[in-house]
Parts: sequence; structure tokens; C-alpha cells
Amino acid sequence: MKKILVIGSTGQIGSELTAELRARYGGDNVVAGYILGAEPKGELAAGGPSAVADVTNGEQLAAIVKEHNIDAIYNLAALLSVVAEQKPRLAWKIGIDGLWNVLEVARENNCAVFTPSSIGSFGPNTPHELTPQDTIQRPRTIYGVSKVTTELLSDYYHTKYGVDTRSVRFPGLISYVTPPGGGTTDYAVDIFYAAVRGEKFICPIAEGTRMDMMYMPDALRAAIELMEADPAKLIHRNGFNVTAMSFPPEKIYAEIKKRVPDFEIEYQVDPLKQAIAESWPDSLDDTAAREEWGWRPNFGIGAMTRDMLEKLSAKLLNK
Ligand code: AKB
Repeated sequence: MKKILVIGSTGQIGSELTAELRARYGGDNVVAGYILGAEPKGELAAGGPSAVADVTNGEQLAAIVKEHNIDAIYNLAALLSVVAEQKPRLAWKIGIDGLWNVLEVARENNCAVFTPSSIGSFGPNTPHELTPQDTIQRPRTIYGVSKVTTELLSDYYHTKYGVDTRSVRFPGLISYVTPPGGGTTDYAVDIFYAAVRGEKFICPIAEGTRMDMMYMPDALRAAIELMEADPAKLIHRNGFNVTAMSFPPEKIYAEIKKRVPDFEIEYQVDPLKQAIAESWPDSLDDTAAREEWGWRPNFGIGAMTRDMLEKLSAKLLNK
């Protein structure tokens, strides 16, 4: 029987991943970990146990793991790329000092650990087109530096101590449930809110700037399917490339405009976001994930756009 702790359960990924894990493994078997000030609400609070789980507090994590007999940890605590650049010390404290706490608790209590990496782990001298699984990773953002370190430290705990660590490099994640905060790819969510509210979208990313993206249902499946994969088939462990689509702003705008004909866009490029976006891949090669654990996305840009507009309209306009 799996007993799971989700650290960061009220964030963009965590809020939906916790619900999905509870649907699969039973509400009582998934603890929603949160920090004070970001308490679970509604179904997340009612659907199973929750606990204050501050990734920077190793003793607190150890107590939760022991109390609930946890055997798998989804560690989603991190600052996203833009906000990390504004608070580099905090980004490191949460992303890496926090990861160290999680890995130590996992080593002592025999837990498997999933800690997401990102397309942010690549940098300007990485091959940008069909970025290979194993390639140059010299990012110049603190977010990227911490994501490369996440991959390496997770691999280290696997080879040195046998901790069952696994992770994917998530692209930009698009969802209608919990908005992201402080990422470079956030525009691909914000554009839907503008379209549904009937507002003009002010786009911070320049035309022609492609980045990989994924609809949240595929991202949740990627995390869970990798954690369920047969370890004997895994040649890689931490940092599998996964992707579902790659587009520049004008392509997602055109896709939305097919269904919202009056929708308008104006470009006001944000220099920090643009510099980060240009340093990331244009498209990823996810062959290793496909071959080693059968990864396949279900949503391309058309199906994702249809579903996002439908679900977000229902959420914001009650229709
Ligand atoms: C960000 O933009 O910071 C994240 C990511 C791609 O890792 N969404």
C-alpha cells in the first residue's frame, strides 16, 4: 500500500497532483503538505489528511513521514524562474537545502522521491532544437542552477545510498485550476484568462520565441507513471525530458482566436522573461522517456486549447 506525502500541495502542480493521487491510492493515503499561509482549502482540505510540511525543516518532515508511514514523497517546493532570479538565496534554500532535507528523510525512512526538474535546467549553449536527453546543461539563472543541482543530487542519493529518486524536466505547465506564479512560461496560462474575460492580452514574450509546454493532465500522468515505472527499465532516473507541444505566443494566440474571434494581443516584451525564454530549448527530444517508461502525451495544442477554454469559462463565468 502506498502512503504518500506531497510537499507543496497547494501550489500549481500540487493542488491537482494531490487530488489525482488520492483518486488513485485513496484519500487517507495521501498527506497534503503545506506551509503556513498557504493552507489547503475546499476539496484539498476535506479529501484526506494534511500537515504543515516546510521543506526547510528536516525534523518536521521526518515527524510526518514517521507518523503517516510515508513511503513516497512528491517534493514540489520551489520558486519559479522569474521570482527565483529576484530572490536567489531563497530559491537555493527552498530548492536545494530543502531537497537535501527531503533526501535525508527518504534515506532514513526508505521513501521514494519525485522532485521535478525543468526545461530551465538547460542554458544558452544547449542545442535548442530537439534538445537531447543527455546534453550540455550550463544554465545562467539561479532557477536553472538549482534544477541541475536537483538532478545531480537526486542521482547521487540513488547511486550512493540506493534512494529511489526519479524526476522529469517539466516544460511550461498549462492548467485552469491553480494559476502559476513567477514563471517564464506563465504567459501561456495568462493568455487564456484574458481571452475568457474578454480582455486584450499583453504578452511579455516576443513573437517567434518557442518553448515546450504541456497540459496539466499529461503532467500529472508523467509524474505518476514515472514513479510507477519498472526500475529495471530505467537507464536514466533524474531529469527525463518530457514534452507535449512547442509553440511561440502567436501560435497559441491564433489557436485561441479560432474560438474567440474578437480576442486581441499586444506585445510588451519583459526583458528578464525574454532573456530566460531565449536561453531555454525551442523543442525537447523525449525519446528516452518514451522508450524507458512508455511516456506519451494525450493533449496537443488544439485539444488543450479547447479544453482550457471550456473549463476556464465554466470556472470564471459559471457557464
Ligand atoms: C517557469 O517558467 O519557471 C516554469 C518552468 C518551465 O520551469 N514554468
